[in-house]
Amino acid sequence: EGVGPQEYTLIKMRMLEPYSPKFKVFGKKPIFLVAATLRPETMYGQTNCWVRPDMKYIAFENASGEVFIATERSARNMSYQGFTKVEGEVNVVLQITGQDLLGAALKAPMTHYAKIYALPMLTIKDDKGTGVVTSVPSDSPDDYAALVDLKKKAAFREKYGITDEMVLPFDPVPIIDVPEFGNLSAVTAYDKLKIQSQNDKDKLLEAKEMVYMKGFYDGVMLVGEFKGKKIQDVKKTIQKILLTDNEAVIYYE
Ligand code: A2H
Repeated sequence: EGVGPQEYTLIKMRMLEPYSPKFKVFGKKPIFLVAATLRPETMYGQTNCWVRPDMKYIAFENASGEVFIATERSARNMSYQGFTKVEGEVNVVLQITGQDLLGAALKAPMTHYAKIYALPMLTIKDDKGTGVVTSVPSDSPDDYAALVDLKKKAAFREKYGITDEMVLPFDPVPIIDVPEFGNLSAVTAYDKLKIQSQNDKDKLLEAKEMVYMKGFYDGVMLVGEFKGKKIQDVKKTIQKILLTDNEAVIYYE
């Protein structure tokens, strides 16, 4: 991409108790899957979290004694950005795979769904962000495609031990109006391009290009404190609210 570092907002998606056996070592400590996003203003529309089943993640302790789950690569970067007790040192407590996270119940900021789940996305890259992605199927074609794959294929859910109630009740939430694309812009683009699955790489790229610029410059919030306001005018403010409420942190790479 461009010159200089990319700024991501890391959304703290809190694991709900009871923790699965692997995570019992943490006792009552708060555990967060930290999801890297470029679109903090879309957090009202989160329906689930994505992890890649075959990818490696670590659980490490941050400087405030919270447990973060992310890729080791990103944790190393975080250790040079003041996230850990000692600069450059990552206190790894567990080595896990995405598989170990599937089906975990989570509490995420701003979304009206009280409890959402960690689900499989097979196209997550291991060299970008934290390897954890928050899902906003109303506004991200990748997220919508992966959610539809799970919804329409019972065998795909079964393969990863995902139950119906982790997927079927969750629908895209109208949160932003994008002129010409309506209030579920990712769904509109997906339908228009007849996208078949999360692996439809070229069409998904096209869908993203169709929607993004327009969403940023002409998109209008439909929900929350900034209802009626343009995205470009509220994006930073919404990010700041998440940071102030300790629901997010800034990360660069
Ligand atoms: B975005 P960029 Cl609503 N692998 O967040 C694949 N995708 C990843 C990733 C990884 N390791 N890490 C982050 N991402 C996703 C929200 C969103 C995002 C919306 C619309 C578009 C969008 C909700 N998902 O991204 O290559 C994350 O999804 C469009 C590209 O650095 C993150 O922001 O530009 C974005 O990709 C970062 O990708």
